[in-house]
Order: sequence, then structure tokens, then C-alpha cells
Amino acid sequence: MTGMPLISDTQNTWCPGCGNFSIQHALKAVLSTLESEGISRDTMVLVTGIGCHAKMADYFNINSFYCIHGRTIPVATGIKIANPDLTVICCAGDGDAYAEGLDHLIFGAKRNIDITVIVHNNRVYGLTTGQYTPTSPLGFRGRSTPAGTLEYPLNPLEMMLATGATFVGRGYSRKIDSLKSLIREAILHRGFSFIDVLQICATFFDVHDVYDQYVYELRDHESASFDRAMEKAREWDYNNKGPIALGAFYRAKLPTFDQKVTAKIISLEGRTAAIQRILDERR
Ligand SMILES: Cc1ncc(C[n+]2csc(CCOP(=O)(O)OP(=O)(O)O)c2C)c(N)n1
Ligand code: SF4
Ligand SMILES: [Mg+2]
Repeated sequence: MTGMPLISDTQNTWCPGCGNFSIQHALKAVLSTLESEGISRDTMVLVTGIGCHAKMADYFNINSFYCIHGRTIPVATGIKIANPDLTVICCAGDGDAYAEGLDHLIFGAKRNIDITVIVHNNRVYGLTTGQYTPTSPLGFRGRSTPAGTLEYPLNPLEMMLATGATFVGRGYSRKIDSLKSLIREAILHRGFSFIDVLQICATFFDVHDVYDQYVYELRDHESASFDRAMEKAREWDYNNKGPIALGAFYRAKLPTFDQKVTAKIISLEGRTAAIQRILDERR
């Protein structure tokens, strides 16, 4: 695929004004820069869930795995362990990552597997036309909750910090420059990197006026401190209006799961020999 445009010619079916366009644009810019810096496109893999966000797999000319709902992380984990040289990126939805696939998200963070998870958090099930998700605010009126939800939302940043993610950030689909820097840093981070992107769903949950009013960029923040990161993560509860910090909340360097697996369980030489044996048996 090297040499082809990064964006495929597949017909794009996102609604006009959808925040997915911005995330696509930011990811494209980052991948293109990484390619020009020597990371071959052949070593990049994009794993997506199911939902509007998941069409990223169709819209990029890159190795991709369009998996079932909520399962980006186990698939990405398998890919990374099978070939630790790959750069593995997941684009998941909020329904995908925080509902259907929540257990996988937690275990990905707990293991510190070296993958990047970008959650297109539009706080709604977009593809299935507007049901509430774990990050929809209390009282959200959607297709499945016409009288409003009765539940408080999850705070995904707090959860990711608590479960062991070594890079935790938040972006916003209308702040593309900071989103680009965040995505780049997350991809280059060794370990489980997680970005919650506040993504506008123009059709079912367009709260850009609220976000535009409350977002601000983190400055002079001690991102090496777990306690400071948790404090910042708790500043906004995904429900009430309040200051919404954007940027890298937490950065830590710890051994990764894939390093431990290759060091202790299957040596790279053993893996190559095993792959060769399987190939020989099939001939
Ligand atoms: C196991 C399973 N459960 C439910 C569905 C139906 N389904 C498809 S997309 C979707 C919601 C997607 O929401 P989200 O992950 O937030 O993505 P978005 O469309 O908002 O990008 C659901 C429930 C499915 N395809 N598979
Ligand atoms: S339904 Fe929402 S998330 Fe899906 S394409 Fe339309 S605007 Fe985007
Ligand atoms: Mg969604």
C-alpha cells in the first residue's frame, strides 16, 4: 500500500458535519508524517470495531481488521503479540469500547500491551440511530430512552487511570492541531495508550456549543504524577457542565505485555521458527 494515497476511494457515508472527518484527518496527518520519518506503512495496522467510527477501516489505505463490536482490543493484542514490530492502532466507538467491549479495554490497560486506542466518543450509538451509551449524560433522550436515561455516565479517563493505562489523553474533534499531537504521542508511546476523543455526532448528539465553551488545553500539568492525573480526570464528570481539559493527562514508562511475552514465553527466534514450520506443513 506504500505509495497509495492514505485515504481510500471508498464512498464516504458519514453525515455532513460528523466529527469522524476530523479524527480521520488528524490520523491521516500523523500517519503520513510517521511514514515520511521512516515507519513503513506496511508495519501499521488499524483495527476498528462496529459503528460509524469503524468505517475508518474502509476509508484508509492501510492494513486493517474490521472486527466485531467491542473486540478491537483482543484483536489488536493478538496482532501485536504475533508481530511486535507492528504499530497497532484501534479506532473504537464509545458503545464499542465502554459498553460491549469494556472488559477488553480494562484488560488491555491492565496488561499494558503496546497498542493505541482512540475512542471516537460521540456519547451515543451513532450507527444504530441514537441510543444512549455509558458516557451519555443523565437524562439523555434517545431511541431507547425517550423519557431520558436514569444513569450517571462513566468517566473513561478515571477508569483508564485506575486500570493501568500508561498514556491517558483526551482530545476534541474540533481542536484538530491538539488532536494530531495527542495521536502522534500516543502512537509513539511504548505501552497501552488511550485517547478519549470528544467527537461531535452531528445527527444524534451535537453538543459542540457546550464543548466549545468549556474545553481548555492542559498547561503546566504534572503528567508523570498519577494523583495529579486523577485529579484532572475528575475535574469533569461527563455529565454536568464544567471545565473540560484536553491533552495528555498521564504518561508512565513501564514494561509492556508484548515485551514480557517475547522475553519469557516465546522468543522471537522461536516464533519465526514456529511460523516457518506451519508454512512448511501447509505446502
Ligand atoms: C455484538 C453486537 N451487539 C450489537 C450490535 C449492534 N450495533 C452495531 S453498531 C452499534 C453501536 C455503535 O455505537 P458506537 O460504538 O458508539 O459507535 P458509533 O456508531 O457511535 O461510532 C450496535 C449496538 C452489533 N453489531 N454487535
Ligand atoms: S450518525 Fe453521528 S457519528 Fe454517525 S456518521 Fe452521522 S454524525 Fe457521524
Ligand atoms: Mg458512539
